[in-house]
Amino acid sequence: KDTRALVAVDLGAESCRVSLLRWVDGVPQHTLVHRIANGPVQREDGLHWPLEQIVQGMEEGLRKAAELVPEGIRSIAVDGWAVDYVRLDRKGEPLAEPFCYRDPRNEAAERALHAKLSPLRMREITGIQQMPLNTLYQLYADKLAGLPPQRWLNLPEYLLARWGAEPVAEFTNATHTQLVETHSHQWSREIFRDAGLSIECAPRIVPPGTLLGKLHGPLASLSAYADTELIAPACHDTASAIAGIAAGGDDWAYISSGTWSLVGALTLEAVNGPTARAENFTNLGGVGGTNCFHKNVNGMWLLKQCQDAWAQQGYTPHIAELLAAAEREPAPAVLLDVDDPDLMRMGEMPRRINRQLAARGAATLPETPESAAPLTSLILHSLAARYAQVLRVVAEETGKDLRRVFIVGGGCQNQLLNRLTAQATGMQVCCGSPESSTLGNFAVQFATLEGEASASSLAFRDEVYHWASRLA
Ligand code: LFR
Repeated sequence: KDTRALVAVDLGAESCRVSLLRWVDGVPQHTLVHRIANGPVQREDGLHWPLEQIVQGMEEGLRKAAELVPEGIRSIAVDGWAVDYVRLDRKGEPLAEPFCYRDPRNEAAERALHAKLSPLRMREITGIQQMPLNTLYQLYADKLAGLPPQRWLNLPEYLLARWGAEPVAEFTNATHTQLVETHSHQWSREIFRDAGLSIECAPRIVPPGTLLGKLHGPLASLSAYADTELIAPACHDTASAIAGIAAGGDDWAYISSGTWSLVGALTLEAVNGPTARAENFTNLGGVGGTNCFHKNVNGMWLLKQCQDAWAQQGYTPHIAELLAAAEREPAPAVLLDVDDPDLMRMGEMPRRINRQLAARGAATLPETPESAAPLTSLILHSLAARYAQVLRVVAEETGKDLRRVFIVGGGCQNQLLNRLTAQATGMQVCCGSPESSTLGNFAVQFATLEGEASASSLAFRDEVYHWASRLA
């Protein structure tokens, strides 16, 4: 059997990572090889991602990985946050840095598009949660800005293409564009047409678990990469993180906890009735044709943005210290609405939080590091309460008897939040892997390379589950 190593690249809004999976005495073991910090950067024309920095950083990771493995590298797969994309010229070169989904231009685009196209109709077609960050509104913002139609690729697929893969839109990632039909799993001609967007510029959709060709270019001259497959995993990091959960049975929900908290459950079909609509839940692609029924709840973003604000004032406590201090605080009297659109924006988070508190007639907190503990406590209590609300709807809408909630992703290391979540939900909290996206990425690679099942079948999901259990 082929015992060469696998590489998983995971792009996160806060950090981008390269991990390696090697066979050690017949057991698959994964390690982090390289990590770079990431974050949106404010340029003259808006909020962007530092594309070249990300590419260079990940290529450095690939070179490091090559040095570690005399056995060579069998395959590489890339997952990352969804919705953002690189616009390409005729030769496939990037025309500009991708915009970050938090750029305010999307809100104006959303209003303008809804004046032409009924949100209800779009919901019917796509089953997707209404959010201005969805690719559809970003493409529409490009159009409003007078940019000509150009081919585009979502970020993980762009990295794969840059290393030699066929340019594609991987299905789980494609669904988050709000341009894919729930029924056919294909681009919606109706939405493209009515929004005046070019369907020719959209790449071909492929399921997670598709071989996209061999690695080419400068990296291929390293002997480790002489014969390396490029694979589309679940390119959407959330779908990948869910694929990395090794849970059997049907009594569990998930919280994929990172910059965002994605709170929901895996189903076999889209759940798109009146309540799901009214509560603005989403139906996103999962591996093996499954459906991720969840809601975007704010997440570590709130705390990270506060930490950035405190750092500007010279206060940089260790997270463990901050959480210990927060835990000593009395429970807050008034909770935040964590999903207030203002709290999704970048910068001045303590001020934004105060604005909300003041608007609701609650006592505000000093906007200085002295309120770090009560503010952290307020954020975590508010997140946990929101998780509980959302999970109640998930149980009702899916008809599942939810007893356990698997928390995965970097945020699962926050034990205080885990405890508050257990209290608020009354469910058993099962702490999964902080690297669940990477585990799901590896599991899909194995199912693709070793499995028999066709990628869009439920049997494929079983194979992924088998590998995820081995890696857990
Ligand atoms: C999480 C995530 C969410 C998506 C948001 C924007 O990293 O991918 O699933 O809604 O980022 O892409």
